[in-house]
Amino acid sequence: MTATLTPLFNRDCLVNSKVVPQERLGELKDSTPLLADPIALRKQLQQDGYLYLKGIVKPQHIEAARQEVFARLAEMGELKEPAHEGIFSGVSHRDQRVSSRGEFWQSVSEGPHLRHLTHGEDMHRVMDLIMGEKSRPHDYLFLRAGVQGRSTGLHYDYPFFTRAHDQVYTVWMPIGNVPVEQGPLAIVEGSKKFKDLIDPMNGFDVALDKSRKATLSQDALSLATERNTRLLSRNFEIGDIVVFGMYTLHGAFQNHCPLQKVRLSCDVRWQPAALDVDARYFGKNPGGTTGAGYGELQGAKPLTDDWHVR
Ligand SMILES: O=C(O)CCC(=O)C(=O)O
Repeated sequence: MTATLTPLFNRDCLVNSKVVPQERLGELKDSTPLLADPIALRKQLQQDGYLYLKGIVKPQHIEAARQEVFARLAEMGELKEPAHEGIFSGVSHRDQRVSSRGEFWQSVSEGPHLRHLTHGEDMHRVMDLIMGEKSRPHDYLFLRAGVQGRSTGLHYDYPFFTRAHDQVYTVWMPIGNVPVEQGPLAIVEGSKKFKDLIDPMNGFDVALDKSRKATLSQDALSLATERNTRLLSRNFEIGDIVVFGMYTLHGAFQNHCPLQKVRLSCDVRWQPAALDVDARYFGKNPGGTTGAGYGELQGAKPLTDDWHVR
């Protein structure tokens, strides 16, 4: 008799419309108890390349940010009413209603409730603790609202954010509950040690070297199988964050929510305040990776657009 594994998650995780088998899945390790021991916390980040922490931001701040963003998408006809449920309508009037995709997305990304959530005291406190010194977030924020079918290909963040130095950390935050069927973040276990991928990346700046791509051509399932490793994720809940460094391979599962719920999350980069900054990501109108501002983000496209992002 063959033993059957108890499913780790209550729903399937999908990569390129293929179900990820149980033996290729794992749960992100919960490091919340280590908040009381910052040295152990930092050691954990160094060792695994990520920290998964619970209860970091306040539910009321998340709810306010979620409502703020979804109200803007609803104005574009992209959500069914009531908008706060985040159910995709199947259409978009964004291009008829806004004169500039980039300006629209910048205004959504700079909403006061969203900024209070992502750049407020709770986040400063935890990032100061993780870095062991005063920390500073990028002003430029990646807001991601993803409909069914959307996923993110595997990549390291190094080619995007290390122009000044590599002491940069990504904070990924679900804005609301994001169960695995909505296609949350997935981290490749042990990927900090993939020297064959990391060594050739040294010095690679995706905005300067157009001959290369930051996203791997191999999909997450095939890579995890080939390297006998696992894709780590969670049924993310309100208040969770994941912090990871520039040498941690990650992507996002495919959103296959049958209710057509839009997956809402954001990712923001943080660094020690004392270090140099990459001016592309700071200031009143940050240019972003390519200089095109918020217009370069997938989020700037109407929700009906084809979603398969870096
Ligand atoms: O949320 C996603 O789909 C991907 C996030 C990501 O790539 C990042 O935070 O660097």
